[in-house]
Amino acid sequence: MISFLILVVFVYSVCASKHSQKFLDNHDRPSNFIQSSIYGKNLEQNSLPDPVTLPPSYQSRDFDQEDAFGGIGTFAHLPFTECTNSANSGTFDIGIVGHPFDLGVSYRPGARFGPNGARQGARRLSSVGGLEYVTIDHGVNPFRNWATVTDCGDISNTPFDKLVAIQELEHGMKTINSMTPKNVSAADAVRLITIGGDHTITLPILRALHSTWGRVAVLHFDSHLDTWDPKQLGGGLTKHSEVNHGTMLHIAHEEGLLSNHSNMHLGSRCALFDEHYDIDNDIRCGFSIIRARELDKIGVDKVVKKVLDTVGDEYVYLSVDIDVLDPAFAPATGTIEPGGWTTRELLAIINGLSEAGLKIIGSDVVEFTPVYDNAAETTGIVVSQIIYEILQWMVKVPVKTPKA
Ligand SMILES: [Mn+2]
Repeated sequence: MISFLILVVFVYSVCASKHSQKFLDNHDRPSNFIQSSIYGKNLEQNSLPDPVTLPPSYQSRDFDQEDAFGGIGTFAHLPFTECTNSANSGTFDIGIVGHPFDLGVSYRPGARFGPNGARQGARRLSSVGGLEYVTIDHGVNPFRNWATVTDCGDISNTPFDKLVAIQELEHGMKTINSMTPKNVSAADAVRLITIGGDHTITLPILRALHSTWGRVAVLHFDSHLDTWDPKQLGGGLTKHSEVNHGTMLHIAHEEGLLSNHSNMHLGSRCALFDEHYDIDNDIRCGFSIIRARELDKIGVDKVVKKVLDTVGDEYVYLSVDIDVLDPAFAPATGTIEPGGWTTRELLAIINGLSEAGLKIIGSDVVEFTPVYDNAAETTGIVVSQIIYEILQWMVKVPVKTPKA
């Protein structure tokens, strides 16, 4: 029985190999097999010139900046400027600055990688495209308007000492902030959008901006309050422990950096340590609250109106903690709170404030921790889109300092 099977296999193999040899020799194949196919017809009628000649416009093409997936990873393929170097004073109006710092977190670490994560998320944005980069919602290309926008890179800071790092960030921001803008007829100070970094960085930023703008109304998009008295959150151990990503607005108030009554939290939905003390302290720090769930009742337009009624014509500093969004839209953050706003709602509110002409003097987008992002880069792309929306606002509303 076994020998019969071997014979069958042998005979089959011989036949099969003879058949394939015949096929390879092409004896049985119709001579017009390719020529009669649709591909053959195309080949005969439209053969490409050889070698292919590139059109003249390619000779001067900037390859680095035109391919969304190529080039060095600056924000939106912007040119890099060493913004702390006084030789570059007068060369830009708006700077994107990274603060790779995460020594102030209470839960998941990793926001020190946020600046470069946001730059990766921003590579589909471009400063050099044509009309296709005028978005349907804005009608202007913020990279090609009156303002020269640049990527200032990151402000380096030590990972070994929180208070020293915070001073380094403040010093870096002060230095950049002292530069003369390029378009002095539109604005008399440069404006900066900072990519965090954990939320602690808002404190050195507000310290650095104070000498230029005075007290500012902070619009604080965040699921948490971040005005916690250090007695409630982290304090009581050392000076280092008092300064963290949940106390920085309390400290900013104590230092006289904030508006007296016009600061607002938007999108709040956090747990409290003490329902009376924390809220009383928050009011004492000059804040009012629009809770995340209020949006469902009053809608985007009334949220915008409440902000306008509260802030008036004060200078506004915008601080966006990415955890204001629901984790469905921004999973990659350190201190997750489910039940947040959608990306569209947040962008619509920011757009409403910019349409109303609120005087924005600076901004940060913080708490993006790329290691928790997904393969689709959901959070990184959202962070870059929020920065793009803020950039639209700054371009739409040029602001003069109190000295002007
Ligand atoms: Mn925060």
